[in-house]
Amino acid sequence: MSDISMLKEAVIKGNAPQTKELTQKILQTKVSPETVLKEGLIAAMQEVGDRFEKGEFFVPEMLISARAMKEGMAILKPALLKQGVQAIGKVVIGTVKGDLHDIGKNLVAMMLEGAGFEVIDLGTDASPEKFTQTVKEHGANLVGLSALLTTTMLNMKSIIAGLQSAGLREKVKVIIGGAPVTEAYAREIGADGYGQDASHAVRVAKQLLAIS
Ligand code: B1M
Repeated sequence: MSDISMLKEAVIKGNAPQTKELTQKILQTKVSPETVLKEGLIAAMQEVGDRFEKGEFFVPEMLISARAMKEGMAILKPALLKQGVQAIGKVVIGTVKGDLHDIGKNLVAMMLEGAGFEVIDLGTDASPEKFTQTVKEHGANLVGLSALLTTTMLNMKSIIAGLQSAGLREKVKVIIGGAPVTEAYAREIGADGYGQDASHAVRVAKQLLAIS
């Protein structure tokens, strides 16, 4: 088995120490950082997403894999920057104002990162102003909103309104998710997409930005 295949397996198994070790080892060879990203980390997270959708993996397995991927990513990032590898998109993600739930949002953020997005995470209780300001500052092309409470999901609408009044709505796609959120709600508040779970969110995000 090649080192890249071993790296992919290490991420799928959620073995963070091995992921770190292999990423370091491969970077010392002639393999490009881009190949490590695409054929190692991204390919692994794609497989993890597929297994989740088939019901072979559950949230804990996904979280463990995503954490391993992040460890590898931390080592790979400087090499990617040096090589000038571009992220496939820039996303500003956060749990909306009044809401402190972040487990699902973190998983979505990690899966997006695993798919090759640059992720700017606003954490929890993020205000419409914070979203608008960060989108402007980073020139993001995707906004991800998470809410777990039936009361706080209503705040998603204000964030979209904030983007609209700042003249940014046409520049970004907005994807929403969280347990009480539905596809119909996404349509109702004028979001562009709805992610049922982390893996689905990545697919929708790529579709919205026409990334294959
Ligand atoms: Co709270 N909580 N909680 N809670 N909590 C719920 C959500 C609740 C359903 C429990 C219940 O009553 N049965 C209920 C909400 C009721 C409602 O509104 N209908 C509730 C409540 C009431 C509260 C408090 C108000 C309780 C209180 O203080 N009286 C309070 C609110 C605090 C606040 O936010 N202001 C509160 C507090 C907390 C804790 C802090 C203790 C803790 C959060 C810890 C943390 O997140 N760091 C907590 C937890 C853990 C839960 C439950 C048990 C689990 C949530 C979770 O992490 N699920 C939850 C009950 C439940 O869901 N069974 C509950 C696992 C996670 C992987 O799933 O977040 O759904 P989820 O994310 C999924 C998808 O939804 C989707 O993908 C993720 C991965 O597959 N997704 C997206 C999520 N975001 C997305 C974004 C996308 C796309 C997809 O695009 C951007």
